[in-house]
Amino acid sequence: MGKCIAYTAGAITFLGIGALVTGLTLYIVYPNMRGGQQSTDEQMRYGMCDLRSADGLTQMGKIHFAQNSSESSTTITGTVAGLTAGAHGFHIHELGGTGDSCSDAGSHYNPADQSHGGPDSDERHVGDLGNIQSVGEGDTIAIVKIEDHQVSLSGKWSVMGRSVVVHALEDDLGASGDASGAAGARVACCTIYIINGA
Ligand SMILES: *[C@@H]1O[C@H](CO)[C@@H](O)[C@H](O)[C@H]1NC(C)=O
Ligand SMILES: [Cu+2]
Ligand SMILES: [Zn+2]
Repeated sequence: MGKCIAYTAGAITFLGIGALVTGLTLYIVYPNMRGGQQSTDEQMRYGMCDLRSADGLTQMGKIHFAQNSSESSTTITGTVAGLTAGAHGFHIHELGGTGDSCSDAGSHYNPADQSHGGPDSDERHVGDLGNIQSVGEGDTIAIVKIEDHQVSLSGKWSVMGRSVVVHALEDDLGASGDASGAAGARVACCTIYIINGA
């Protein structure tokens, strides 16, 4: 009888220690599980991109990125000088490279494997930001002011380290079915990098 109780007590202690060790191990190995569902990241983030002509020789403007939290839309502002007057396709491309006349930037950033579209299309690449309008004669200027819900500065689809590309022609926003909006040559590009403030 006494022996039986001792065995039972021993088994319970053994199981208890086992559960404790398992719990502690999980706690240490999977820190993300501590808070249950991962919460919104409230950190503000800022990015910058210094646009240069495709030959790398001419500065054409600065593009600023700001996002209030990981769930928030991203605001993209800036100016682009020296484009021909009219509409120019404006995209985020997959890679950060600017060499080889902006070819090193790769294709439109498209992590969800969608068709090309415009910023308001149901189906679009994350990088599809439509067109910017260059105005003036001689000293042309295009004002960039975009708020976009797909472009993010954090998370697995972050655009940090990718590139902005401005094209010679107007993006058709998917009308022709062309994978890059029939926007023609790349005339300017830059790599998006993290900065501390706006
Ligand atoms: C981000 O926060 C600023 C300051 O609170 C606010 O003015 C702005 O509207 C916010 N932007 C977005 C896209 O929520
Ligand atoms: Cu492009
Ligand atoms: Zn596209």
